Amino acid sequence: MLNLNSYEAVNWNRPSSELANVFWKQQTKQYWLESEVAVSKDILKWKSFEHQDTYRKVLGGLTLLDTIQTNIGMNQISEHITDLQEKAVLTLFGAMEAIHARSYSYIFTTLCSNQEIDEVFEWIKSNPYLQYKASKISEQYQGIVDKVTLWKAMFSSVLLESFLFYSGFFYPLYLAGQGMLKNSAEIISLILRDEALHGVAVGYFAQNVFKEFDENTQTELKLWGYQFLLDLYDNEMKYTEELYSDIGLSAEVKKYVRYNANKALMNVGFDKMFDDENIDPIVMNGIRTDSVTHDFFSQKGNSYTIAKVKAITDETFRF
Ligand code: MN3
Ligand code: MN3
Repeated sequence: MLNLNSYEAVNWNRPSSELANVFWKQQTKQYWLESEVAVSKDILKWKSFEHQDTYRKVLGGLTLLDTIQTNIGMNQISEHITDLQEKAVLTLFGAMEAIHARSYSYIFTTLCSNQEIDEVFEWIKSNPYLQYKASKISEQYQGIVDKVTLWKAMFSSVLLESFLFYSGFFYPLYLAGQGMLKNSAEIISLILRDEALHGVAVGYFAQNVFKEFDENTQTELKLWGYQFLLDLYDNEMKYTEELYSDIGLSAEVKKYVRYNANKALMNVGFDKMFDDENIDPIVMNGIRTDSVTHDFFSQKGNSYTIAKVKAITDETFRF
């Protein structure tokens, strides 16, 4: 029998990737399902809510990103990674992405009419800024042929997880801070907690790939990375303007987007590029204030602090 052709089984008893086990355990510990959250408690407030259209579009945009992350992102990166434990971790993350994408539909089903839902899914297909970010990220996912393009795909994944979701996350969190649509925001908090983990994990895997490159390649990739981020940042500013200017929130959302762009850069081991700004503390914590289906108080803020920790250990995820 040729050893070359034999299939290898994943062996979790012999660590092959330093933190794969830590990321796996953390993801399983924070596992959740959309049906555990009582979104129907939001129906009464939704009926008198005046910015339903903005809210639907926000959720629509998030649905598209999580759909891509389920079907292309985690699959493609996992396909091209060789470590079997890291592959398993990314597959587990991919399953969560499918739960995220489904959760937005759960909110739609609970709050909106079929016609309204159909309209927002049509809007997703026709919005140029949303389509732009989807295509830029997907291009990288689908272009993996070697280590350099694998790193670029991982970098793109971290941008999606740690940066591009946040123009959308802002609104439900902001509203919940004022007592509006708090149960829907709880779903967003749960998603955000997962994305924070994914950004740290894929960022960490990406840093390990990056270390193997020579100095020239590293310099080139760094330049490419900042340019890629800036291109998406410009697009994100326009998207934010379109979504939020009517309700007077675009300046606040843009600050939050910049904050998260810095976070994405830190996750891949790069220096941040935007100045520090003050963010609405409720949005910053990514947390609702009360109501009970999930206990967030024991974990408050941790989804954010994990991204700031330099050395990741088991301690990082001990809430
Ligand atoms: Mn997701
Ligand atoms: Mn994710």
